[in-house]
Amino acid sequence: MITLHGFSASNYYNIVKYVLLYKEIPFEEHEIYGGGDEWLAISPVGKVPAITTADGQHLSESAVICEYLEETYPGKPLYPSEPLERARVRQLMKVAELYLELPSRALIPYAFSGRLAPEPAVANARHQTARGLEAMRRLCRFAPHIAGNTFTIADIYVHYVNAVVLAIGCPQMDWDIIGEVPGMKEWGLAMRDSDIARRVEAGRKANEPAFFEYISKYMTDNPTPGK
Ligand SMILES: N[C@@H](CCC(=O)N[C@@H](CS)C(=O)NCC(=O)O)C(=O)O
Repeated sequence: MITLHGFSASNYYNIVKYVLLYKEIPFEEHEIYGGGDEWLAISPVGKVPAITTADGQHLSESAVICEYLEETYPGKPLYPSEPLERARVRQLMKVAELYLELPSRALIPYAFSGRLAPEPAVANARHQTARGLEAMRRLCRFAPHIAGNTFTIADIYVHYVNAVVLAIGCPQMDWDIIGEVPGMKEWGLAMRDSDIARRVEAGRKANEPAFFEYISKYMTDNPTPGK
């Protein structure tokens, strides 16, 4: 059976968890926040999520894991079979991660220390996010799914990318970022309204106390930049 390593407060962890649930692949969860050599042997950058495959091999990086799961468990496909459509799905995922999620993610240390980021950090995040939004307005279809009429991995990926944008980016940049892409709010509400999304969300909520305990220790050991 596959083991999913990480913690449910992680949006990247939840992407992989969603795919496992969607494809009905048996898996067990191993809650871990980091560690030494043993953890780096599983996840070489030390980030969450990682999986151990059914035959004991380790893999990290959420998008890589999703592709591995698609190729190994092709039932209930999440990637289009036609190469250009498949590339467009990957393009959506990449743009959303690089230009929406990562600028918001850069502000996490400020959010977790309970203060607003300094203006240069906010200005940089705003600049990157504006580029991402311009691209998303051109790429998203919402017809009714993000890449067109078929539910794909891009729906799952961007939905959980947006979790960080909503929780961190919007309040830190004082900006209704999701509202800048016509149709994205409605699509996000529809994405939340499924049994799998509710199960993933229940896991995230249940993980909150342990996650915040971990974060408060982490913030003590790694003070916010610029403090
Ligand atoms: N590119 C990675 C990003 C994963 C990531 O940033 N995970 C966060 C949790 S949401 C993490 O492990 N952070 C801990 C750290 O940076 O040490 C992926 O797609 O899996």
